[in-house]
Amino acid sequence: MSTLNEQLISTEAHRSIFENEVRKLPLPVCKAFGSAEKPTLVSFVNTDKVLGTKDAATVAAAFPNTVKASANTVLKAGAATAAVTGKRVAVLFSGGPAAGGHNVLCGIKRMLGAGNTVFGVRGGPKGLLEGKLFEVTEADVQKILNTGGFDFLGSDRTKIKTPEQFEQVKKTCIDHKLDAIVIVGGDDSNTNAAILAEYLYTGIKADGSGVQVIGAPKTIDGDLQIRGLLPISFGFDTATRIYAEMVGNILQDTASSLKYWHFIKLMGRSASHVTIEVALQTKPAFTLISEEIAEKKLSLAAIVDQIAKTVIARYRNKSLKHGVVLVPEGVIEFIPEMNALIAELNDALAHHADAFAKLPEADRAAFIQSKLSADNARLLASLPGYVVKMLLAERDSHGNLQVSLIPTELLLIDMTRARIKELDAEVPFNTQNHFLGYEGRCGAPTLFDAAYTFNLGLTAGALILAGKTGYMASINGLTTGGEPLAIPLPGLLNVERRHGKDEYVIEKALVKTDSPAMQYFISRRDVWAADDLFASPGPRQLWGPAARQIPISVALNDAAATLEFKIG
Ligand code: FBP
Repeated sequence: MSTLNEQLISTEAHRSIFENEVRKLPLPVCKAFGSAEKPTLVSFVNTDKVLGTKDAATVAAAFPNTVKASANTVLKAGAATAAVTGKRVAVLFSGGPAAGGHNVLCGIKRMLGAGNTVFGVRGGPKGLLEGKLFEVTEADVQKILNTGGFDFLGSDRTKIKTPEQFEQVKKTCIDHKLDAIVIVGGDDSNTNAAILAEYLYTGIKADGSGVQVIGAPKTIDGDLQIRGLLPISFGFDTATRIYAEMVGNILQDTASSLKYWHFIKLMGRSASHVTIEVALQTKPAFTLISEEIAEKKLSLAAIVDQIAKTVIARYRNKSLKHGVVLVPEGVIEFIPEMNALIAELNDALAHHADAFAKLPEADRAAFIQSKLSADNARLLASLPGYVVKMLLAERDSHGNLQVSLIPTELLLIDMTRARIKELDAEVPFNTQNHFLGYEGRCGAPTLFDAAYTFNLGLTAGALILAGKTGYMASINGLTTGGEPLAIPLPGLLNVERRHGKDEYVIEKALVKTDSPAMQYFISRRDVWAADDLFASPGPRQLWGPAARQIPISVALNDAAATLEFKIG
């Protein structure tokens, strides 16, 4: 019998009791793949779905090889085929981490089997440029299966766009004799995958052939989804369940301590998918949805007025002095007057960068105000100093405002307090504020994310062995058995004018206000506002009755008959 000290030391390096158990979790696989241990290699056949955006003709001219090869047709898994050996495949993670990335890698490794070689790329796209590759073994798979995060490989946000960078990728392919690259990422990274697939289509290897590129849909934001083809990006389920647990706990606390309004900002960059999902799981008193605000052209004052009136009504009608307000991370950019201000600020800061930089911090707001139109100057002057400071802070590498740095939840609290004072000064309004973001990205994947990602990996692996390039792996039909699909990436590309140049982009999928999830939310929110009807979903479960749930918004939008996922 070991001592307690020895037992504790044995839990270091990802060996907690939980992590040890989670590695043994059996993963269901789509019927086409047979088993998780020895998956069947499948072929791919055309479906009748052909993709294309309004820019299809421009895209076809710019991506002649991949568009000609795929005819932008979605593929589905077909019959089993004979083994393929000798392929060398590199896998990289790109962008923010999301739970389940390790299982994508494990699924690829399982599908490729002992007859092929899988390399991990250290540190994302930058690692690919620098040729930081190492071989992934079956022992690695045993170690990382069902664990959260991207820490086995690491990630970064390098955009591969210059001719020098393309040459560097080519060099890495040649140096490591690669046959294929899998890019696990969001909308930008899959755009990169489409561009690389075209660039590497021919002329890389000695025999003149190319290197295949396959994408896998990742992001906790949920803004990479295509109705009927790609239900959701992986990592969304785990992140929203973690946030929903925390929001549920706070809701339970508000109703216990009976004194605070909690304003909780939730990660998700632009889209409000995370926020609506957490609202559907927890039923708080008030939830902002950025896309609805933009559509209804609600001003900041109108939004604050709605929150203040909810606070007052709960107090006057039910004596409730508490509640929870959910705030999407990117809401500020969806409020029309703030959006106009930010756009003019971006221009003004870019034009007067040198003069602005030379000024002492205390003089900067007044200086930039003098460069704005009258309306925007007035709006900037009306905002609290802590918001102005962040609005004037350094832009990111794309020249954009870093919205997550703006304490929108604090701004809303201050403005709501002032509005309540105007409307009904007797109403108590004690507040707390939170930002839930990084806590949700790297938790151990839910059973759904674990199974979904493993199957995405099997699909990506099978696509490589089938010789395909320029596709994103997908699993559709998540409550009806699961169907592996291959989505032609050029079919998703739009042309956008950015920094004076045409760029190819996969558009972010924002929340649609007429979607079934949004319509259901709208049908219930007034009831949730009037009284405490919250639910506390609790910690995510990997065993037992609550383990097999898919995100509520995904089930509603997919018109699923059940919340229970069924793969296999
Ligand atoms: P991805 O789109 O790359 O998956 O990133 C998602 C995200 O977590 C956003 O929700 C958030 O705004 C952003 O990353 C934060 O980025 P960083 O990790 O660079 O701070």
